[in-house]
Amino acid sequence: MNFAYGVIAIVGVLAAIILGFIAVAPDDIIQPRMIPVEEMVVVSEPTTIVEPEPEAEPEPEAEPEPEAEPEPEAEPEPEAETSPMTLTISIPKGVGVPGCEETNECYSPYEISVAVGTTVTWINDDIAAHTVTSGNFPEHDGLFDSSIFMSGETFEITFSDAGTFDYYCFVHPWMAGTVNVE
Ligand SMILES: [Cu+2]
Repeated sequence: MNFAYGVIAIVGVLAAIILGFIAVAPDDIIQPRMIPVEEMVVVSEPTTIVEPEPEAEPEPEAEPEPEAEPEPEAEPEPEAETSPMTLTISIPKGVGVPGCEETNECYSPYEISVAVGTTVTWINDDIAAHTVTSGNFPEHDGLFDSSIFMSGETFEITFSDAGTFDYYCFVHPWMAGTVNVE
């Protein structure tokens, strides 16, 4: 019988201790039980992954209308050229001896047409000296005369009046040419 009393006594002591704890700090005992429950509730809730609604695709920005290509600026029309304002005539090699007149090659070109205001330059490409003398041999009309100019030298005239200007070389009378100014 002592054993039974002993057990009862122990149980009673334990019960008293437990009741004492509860009395002293009931929350310490109650809360630990409630927290797991809440946690379980939380855990057991199916996790619904809220899929973010697909963002409405942004409307493609209206492509900027290609800017109208600027019309290429009209290139300035080249001023009407009736003829180059400068022109060179060569006195070819070998014209110091007769023969070039047969093919009109004593001045090259031997005849030209230019606009008023054109500057004509003769260059002596021969080894001999020559002239550009206005008129028709042997009549020098006095309009212009280069006088003798040497190999490699030049002589130029700006024709400011219209007309037909014949010229020759007074050293070599067979040499003749014409400038038509229009
Ligand atoms: Cu000559």
